[in-house]
Amino acid sequence: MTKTLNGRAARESADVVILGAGPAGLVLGILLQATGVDCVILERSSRARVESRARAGFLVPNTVRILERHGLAEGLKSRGQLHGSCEFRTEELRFRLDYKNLGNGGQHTVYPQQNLVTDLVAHFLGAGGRIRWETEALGVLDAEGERPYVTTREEDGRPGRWDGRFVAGCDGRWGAARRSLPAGAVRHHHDHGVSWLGLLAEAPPSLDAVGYALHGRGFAGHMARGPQITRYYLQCPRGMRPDAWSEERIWAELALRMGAERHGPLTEGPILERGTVDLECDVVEPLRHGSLLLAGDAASLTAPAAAKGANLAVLEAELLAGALTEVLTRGDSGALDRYSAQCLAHIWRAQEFTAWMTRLLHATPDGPFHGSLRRARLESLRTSRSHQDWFAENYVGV
Ligand code: RFL
Repeated sequence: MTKTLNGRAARESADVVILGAGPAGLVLGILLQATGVDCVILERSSRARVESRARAGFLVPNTVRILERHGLAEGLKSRGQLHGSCEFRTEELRFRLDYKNLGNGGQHTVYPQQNLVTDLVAHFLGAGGRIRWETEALGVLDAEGERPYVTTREEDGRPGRWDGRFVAGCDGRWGAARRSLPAGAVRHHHDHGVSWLGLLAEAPPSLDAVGYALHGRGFAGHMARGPQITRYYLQCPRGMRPDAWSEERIWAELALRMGAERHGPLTEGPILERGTVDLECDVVEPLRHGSLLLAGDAASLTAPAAAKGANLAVLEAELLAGALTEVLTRGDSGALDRYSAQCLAHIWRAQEFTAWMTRLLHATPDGPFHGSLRRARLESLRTSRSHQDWFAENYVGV
């Protein structure tokens, strides 16, 4: 419903006001829309920006199952690539883990996040969904009561207001939902103390596996994004500017750390995008504050070392959609009451594995003791079948 003030829309409403059109907000919107729940997505950026932001790529089997269940997997099924193998390299050795044959036997589907987001936007709008582009949520108010509302800066720069029965904070780590949490909310934060230079190269993958290189100069990672595009990561000094290293320096660092001389050359190409990321993580507890619910990165940030963030976002969006549908269509609040605890169990497992991966992959200034622990951990992974099964189960699970 829209109430007008001096001829312009000043105050609008929806049963569920969703903040953010990332994977979490879009999946939530689509599932609510499908069950007839009135909702709107408020998104700070333009549609073009949201559909071109390169981030995640590795989707675990559970994410694919969720998307399939709701008819959202057509794009990733036809254009995604299956990956079931990863390769660890050190200065002395290399070995592969065919994780598709280990643990519970799962593979990743590699499908760039911007493609997934583009598919989800098309699906939501095609089904009559409402997205307000370039509308920034400023704050969530009265969340402890039954009539929360969101204050906004509208596309034309004027202030606006959205009333709802629930507000879903899917607006990431720096969004309005987190800024609006009551004093009782706890944010557990941990800084892993390492940073990456993330690169997107217009170059075919150099190996048919995810590559993790543990080198004295720091970690290097190789992840296919498609037949012509590869993501590379280089551990870099904290605070380094993304353009500090020339393309030549980047390819030289990658070749050195990945042992290209011994294991085969890297296929080079122009660097399309680059950015630095500090490997930090956090968890907000609980995920429900009255009528305000958190999902995706707004609920918990995971360092990208184990590729869990987008997968958690989709899982939480499905759980939240089910819970909100039950309360809004049948008046049953049981699932909503369980939402936070249910998600936090998944989140902490993902955090635990991510922390394990992060410690394994990175050279830190902690001294030789830490270095020897890393070598022992890697040796156990190389030789112990039960350790490999544990790794595979966590690597493709959420
Ligand atoms: P998103 O995708 O950040 O979307 C949030 C949306 O909210 C909007 N927004 C606002 N809108 C209105 N008002 C405000 N005040 C707003 N503030 C923000 C933003 O414009 C945006 O559109 O959050 P969501 O939906 O929770 O999804 C989370 C994932 O995007 C994230 O966890 C992953 O990208 C993490 N991640 C990976 N996850 C995986 O599962 N697999 C991977 O392979 C993987 N690789 C990665 C990654 C993250 C990376 N970065 C960026 C650190 C690789 C990298 C380099």
